[in-house]
Amino acid sequence: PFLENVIQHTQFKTGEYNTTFIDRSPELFVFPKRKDRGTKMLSYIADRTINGFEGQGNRKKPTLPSPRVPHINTLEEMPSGTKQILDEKGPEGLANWLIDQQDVLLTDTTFRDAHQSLLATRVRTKDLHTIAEPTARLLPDLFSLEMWGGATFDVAYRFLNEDPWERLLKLRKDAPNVLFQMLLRASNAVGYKNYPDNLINEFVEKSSNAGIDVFRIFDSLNWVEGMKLTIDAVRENNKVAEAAICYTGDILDSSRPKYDLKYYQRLAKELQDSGAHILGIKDMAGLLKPEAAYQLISQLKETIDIPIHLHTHDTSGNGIFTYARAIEAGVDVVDVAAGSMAGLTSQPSANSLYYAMEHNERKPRMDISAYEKLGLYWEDIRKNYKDFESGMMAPHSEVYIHEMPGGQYSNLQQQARAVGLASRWDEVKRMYRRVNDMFGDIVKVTPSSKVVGDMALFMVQNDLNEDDIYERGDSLSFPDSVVELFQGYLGQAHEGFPPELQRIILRGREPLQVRPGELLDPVDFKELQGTLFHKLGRQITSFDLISHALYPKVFMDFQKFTEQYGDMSVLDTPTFFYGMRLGEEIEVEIEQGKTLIVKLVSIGEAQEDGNRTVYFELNGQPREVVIKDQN
Ligand code: 3PY
Ligand code: ZN
Repeated sequence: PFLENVIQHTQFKTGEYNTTFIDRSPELFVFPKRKDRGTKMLSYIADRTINGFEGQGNRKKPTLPSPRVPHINTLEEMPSGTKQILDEKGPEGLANWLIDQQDVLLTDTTFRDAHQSLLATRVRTKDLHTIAEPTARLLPDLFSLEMWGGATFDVAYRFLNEDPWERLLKLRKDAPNVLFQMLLRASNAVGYKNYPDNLINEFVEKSSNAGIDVFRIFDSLNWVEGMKLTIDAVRENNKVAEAAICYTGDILDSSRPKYDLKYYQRLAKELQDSGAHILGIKDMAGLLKPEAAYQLISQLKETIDIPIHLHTHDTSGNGIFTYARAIEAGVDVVDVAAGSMAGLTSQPSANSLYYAMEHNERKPRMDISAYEKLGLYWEDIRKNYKDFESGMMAPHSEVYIHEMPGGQYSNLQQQARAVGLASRWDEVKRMYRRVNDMFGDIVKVTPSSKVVGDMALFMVQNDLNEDDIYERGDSLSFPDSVVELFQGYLGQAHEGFPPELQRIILRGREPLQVRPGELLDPVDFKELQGTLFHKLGRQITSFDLISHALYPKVFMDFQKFTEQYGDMSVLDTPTFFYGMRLGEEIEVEIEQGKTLIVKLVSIGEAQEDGNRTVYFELNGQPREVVIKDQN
């Protein structure tokens, strides 16, 4: 029960008391015990030790050697890079510089898309921070490091219990020389739905201030109207607007004319006219085959004047071949990942591309031995995340059939597992394609890809086929995301949605005719600041405001977590996921210069109520915490 101590008691506050009141009210001197930082951390470790990591169950903590971090001399001056070119010449100047380069340039995605696509986005800031400065020193010739945005924003809060803004600020200090690039879903920001215009503007401004230089902006239906506001916002902040076309279908497949070469040429022109500094081609599923890449890039080079940046996924195993042909056709930048984090649903390997292009006149400028050193680190670190691997072992040409984005593959698989469909994964993949065709063959990329995934899971879970949807649609309760897509809340699909299905799904509701942002009320940041200050009782930053506006529940859950356990981003990754082994001793630097030594001594028997006492030593002193055994 809530006890009204001296500080809170209404009678005490109003001054209506005498000493007998004090004598009769012992609760006045009961103060809630504030747990100290050490005890909070021990509770977290004990909980992971007994109950495992959320969604993963209790698994044995692996014994791994320390990761191999390349040796660098941090006292040497940081080599300058593209960040300095942007600061000196501005975004147009940078784009002109790019056009003038003879070599193909590289964007390294290891810090974002590579782990989003291979490890369900689970790589923690601590592991990125360790390798960020070595990366900046060893690869100063990169065009950019893609290191933020996409799913990393909400996954950081939701699953890793850490603040994505802190990640950005920290890495920016580590790597001041190479452009920082993020993936921004236009009006969907880093979320799964359209947000009010003022929130998008605020997000772009604050992420620019925090360190993002290049914004790869895309719309999940390739709806240019939905991208213009974001392009303008990036330009206003004097940063680089890389407006991207999402590649789907196959330009060389004449049986599927919806997404032909002309479609892409028209989009490229529209994006250039809308103010893009760079055109991105975002082949999120890895559907761009080598010959199509050659034709697409050659034709786009004839259509527009701005540089072209190609992104693909190596799911089919054809990625290097696609890049080689695109480079021959004059592409300016391509996306790669460090060898041990490349291939399959991730980007093609930087190392492999280097050797593929070795005697070519456009070979990338890079030190291959640097990539090999960085690769050793990633090979070691990756083992800490083995529970999040998709299990895909070999090139997967099936992607040309299901067309699932690389960044979605392992995430949808986790989603399927969570609803008990792990053993029906093949069916889910087949259904994914069927849903695409039912929806009228749409662009599938976050969030439209998530809607297709939600519908596929819904149909498999309820044993529904296409006929059932048409025959019994009126009595089915479709996932909210499906209804919103057909209502136009993610924007307009190329050539519209199939009218019959739209009618069934909307049940009389009218689809939107305008940009969703025009209908959404602006976020009242002043009011939100007051509310959050009241709830959290601390200074509220503009980062907090944006995060709350994007993800109210996820943000508040993260605040609760921090209140309960403290900042757990300080733990090493195996301890964060698995807790500790009996007798194990670890060191945790909770802030610069302040280290705690933690030893797990023993775990008590479970009591009738399921509680166990866990015995530790903290800096040599015995400590115990009580944890509920959920097993
Ligand atoms: C994202 O939006 O997160 C993606 O990676 C889309 O490909
Ligand atoms: Zn991608």
